[in-house]
Amino acid sequence: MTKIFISCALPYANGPCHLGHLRSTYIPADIYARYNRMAGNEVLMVCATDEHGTPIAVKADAEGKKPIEVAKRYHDMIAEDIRSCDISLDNFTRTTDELHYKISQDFFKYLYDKGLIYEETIQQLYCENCEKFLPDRYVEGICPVCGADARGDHCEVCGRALDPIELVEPRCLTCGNTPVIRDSTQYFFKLSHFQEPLEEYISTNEYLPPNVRNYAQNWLKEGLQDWIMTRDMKWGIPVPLEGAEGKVIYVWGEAFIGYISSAAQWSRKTGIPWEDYWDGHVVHFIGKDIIYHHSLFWPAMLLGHDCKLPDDIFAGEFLSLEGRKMSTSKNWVIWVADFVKDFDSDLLRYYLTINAPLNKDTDFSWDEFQRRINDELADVIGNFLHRTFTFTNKFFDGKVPEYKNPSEYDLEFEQSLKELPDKVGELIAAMKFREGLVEIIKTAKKGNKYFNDQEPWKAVKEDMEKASNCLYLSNQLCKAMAVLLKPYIPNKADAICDIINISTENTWDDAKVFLEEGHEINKAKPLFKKIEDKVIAEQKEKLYKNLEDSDSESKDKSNKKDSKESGKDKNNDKGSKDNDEGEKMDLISIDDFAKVEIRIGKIVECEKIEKSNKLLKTQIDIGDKTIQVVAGLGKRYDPEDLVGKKVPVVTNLKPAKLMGEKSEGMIMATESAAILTPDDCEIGELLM
Ligand code: B3M
Ligand code: ZN
Repeated sequence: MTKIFISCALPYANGPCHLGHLRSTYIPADIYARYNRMAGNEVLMVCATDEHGTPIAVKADAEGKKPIEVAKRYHDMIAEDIRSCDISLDNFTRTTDELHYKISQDFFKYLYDKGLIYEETIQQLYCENCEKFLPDRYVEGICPVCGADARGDHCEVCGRALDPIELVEPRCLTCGNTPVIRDSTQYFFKLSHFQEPLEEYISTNEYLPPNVRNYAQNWLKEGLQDWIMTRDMKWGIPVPLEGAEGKVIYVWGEAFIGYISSAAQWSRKTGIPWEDYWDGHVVHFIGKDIIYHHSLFWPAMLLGHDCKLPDDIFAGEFLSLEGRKMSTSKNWVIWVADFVKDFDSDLLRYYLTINAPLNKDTDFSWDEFQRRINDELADVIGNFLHRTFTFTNKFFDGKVPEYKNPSEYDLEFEQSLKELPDKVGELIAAMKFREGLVEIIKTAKKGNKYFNDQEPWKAVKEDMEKASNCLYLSNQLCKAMAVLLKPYIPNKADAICDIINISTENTWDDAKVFLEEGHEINKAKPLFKKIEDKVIAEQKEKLYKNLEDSDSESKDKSNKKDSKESGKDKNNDKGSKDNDEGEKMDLISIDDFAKVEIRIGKIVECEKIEKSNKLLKTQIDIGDKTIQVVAGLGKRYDPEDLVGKKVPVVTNLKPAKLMGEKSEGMIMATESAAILTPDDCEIGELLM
């Protein structure tokens, strides 16, 4: 039995949770935590809202409220978002909690007393109009490294931590004025001092996944710079040193302590020492944009305290939405609270897990969501459960039948059932959450095939032994799934347990224990309803409408650009950019782009796909062959408009099925589904 300390990155209390947060951090952490508890390990899973920092202060200014009021509002929303998705945190606190202040100040003081934090007078940006220093997000400008728009302390595009003074063309976020440079004394953490031990930690830690190791190694190659640990502002944890009045600890200098203060609060409540968990196996679940902070800065702070370092840092990659970057400022986002109003959160947990491995960026698409729920959850898993339960009730009086003289086929199926729990468990333990779920679905598919092949509806009349063996084993698979699905879709798993008439509190190994012959089950209930096209169409409409609304809003805004208010309007957006996971996507290299093969093709046939209001099935002549492409152009074009048109086509996409139709490429079109018409090009010509 191992003790496992699991943390989820602390969400900023400046906006509610959207699907990106769930996908990168909370769902994977929860699957891991639930599995480990069931596997007999002791788990402590903690989180808190990150309530300091300039984004919250800036938002509060814009709303004419106190930062703590803004933070409390979002803390409550986030707590509800997390609860509604059944993220089984053992403790969820706030970085404005008293205990957090105390631990953070002690931590800071300890590093200072050890000489690992030192004072230095530096130049900082100061707005003469607002009469204040402009730390972090109080200033905007251009990233000196990559040229992208950047906010104060961090460039989301190249991932670099910045000193605001390095920004090109800086502007005060509040008033838009160009700031001046003034001297100010700040405190620095000797990050450079830890270069070697960090190199050692990153290269020798067996658990670190490749994305984390690679990012960290790239930064280490550049050589670590000392980190500024303080800010001249009111909102934050006061620097616990004499002569440091008016200064607060930089939010990234204390946010990590949230892991510890949340655990310490839990210890106060339960009387169990959290330190034992930290001495066990520590895993931080984070989004990939904060790998730098977690793989280098935080371990260095811990080294300064002679503390044990985290064993694993698991960084989930980004989620886009309908093929575009998520953007809270453009309202191109799905908020958790909106989602769970319309759907069971288990469907979301399922989709976000099965959709792609976590170390790959992926997309949330309503059509894909519908397809996966309908084809996989409903048709494969739901169908298997339902037919087993109804059949057992109808022909075996609701009792698990006898298992006698199994056939080869029975034995083979039994074997795959018996292997399933270890297979899935090993995958989850190795952080391969999607792969574990795929194994369960594969076995359910096998179950459906077995059921079909055994034809128990016939066998009950002709060969009772065959029918009862089939239903005996089918019930065993239902039971195994009830247990094994729990980390993934806990509500549904409990509902399955209820029908099977077993406890919902199971250990992982309970999945291996067969129901006894004669065990009585309850009446079948539909567990997974199919999602109708109409429901998906409504969701899409809602989403696109949001976008239109925000487009017209931003047009309004640009009209007001010169007015003094413009800086403020921007901060009024629902959720600040800071929550904007989608905007943190990486730039691609020319080599990435070169992987895409684009040819000029001619549409030779085109027809509507029934049941879809936008998909068209096209046959495209690309020179040496004709390929079939399903394209979402139907809202704008009738099929006959397109026949004979030349279009650029991506020709090396992995074939996919859309509404049951094979699609072997992608017609290049604009966001509004307007095609590009390269009349002067030859068919089959390659774009460079
Ligand atoms: N509050 C959120 C983020 O950057 C930030 C995480 C802190 S974890 C210690 O995604
Ligand atoms: Zn100003």
